[in-house]
Amino acid sequence: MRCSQMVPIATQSSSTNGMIDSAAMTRIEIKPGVIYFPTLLNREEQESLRDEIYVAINAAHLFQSTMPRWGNPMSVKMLNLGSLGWVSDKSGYRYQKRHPVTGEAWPPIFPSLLKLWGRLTNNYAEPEACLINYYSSTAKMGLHQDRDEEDFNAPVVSLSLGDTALFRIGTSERSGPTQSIKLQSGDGLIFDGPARLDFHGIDRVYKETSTLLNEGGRFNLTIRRVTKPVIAAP
Ligand code: MD6
Ligand code: FE
Repeated sequence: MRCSQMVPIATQSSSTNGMIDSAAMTRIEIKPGVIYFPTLLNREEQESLRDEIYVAINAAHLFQSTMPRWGNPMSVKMLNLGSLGWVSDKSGYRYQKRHPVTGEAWPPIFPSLLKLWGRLTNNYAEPEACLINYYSSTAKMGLHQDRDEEDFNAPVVSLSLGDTALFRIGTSERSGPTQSIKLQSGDGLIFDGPARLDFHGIDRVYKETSTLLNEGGRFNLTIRRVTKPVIAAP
């Protein structure tokens, strides 16, 4: 497993304070438990988040995950933020406290993301992991369930930055019917409740559909609670 090359730090946008706080929030229920927020982040917020991601990547480096068993490389490159990070290699999928290549703890989840999580999840227990996936224009993500967490009561909050992607959502059965939506830069998506274990994936990325990332491609961030929150005694 090798670190991929560094991504250049983009020029800092002048007027941002790093806070994500879009005033208006359009909320579309695609199906029970799947909530779509078109342009959840405005351009300024996207630039600010992009710049925070570049700083994290320059410090901690994207890594190349491999599939369980056969060890073939995934087409996306990854980095995690938080006390736990999702990794995949020949021995399987799991959460771990350290970067698989450098052995360092993951960088912390950005305060702007913690704030957004609080707003979107009605202050559910703090997230422990934010998986950053980087897609080149040819990368894809096969249909999968997010099921390596202990706590399926917690929603998963997803943010897209950069080129538009075709996102497919199915049911909790791998062979169930699917529907597709295009996720654009700044869009948010939540998987919760009845949809928490639905299969989903990225069929394709549409090249050069966004000017946010100089190098093109797409970042997807998924913010997750991994462990069950400790419930205070009555
Ligand atoms: C992606 N998203 O958008 C992949 N998982 O690149 C996911 O795998 C995902 O969007 C759980 C919940 C929402 C998601
Ligand atoms: Fe997922």
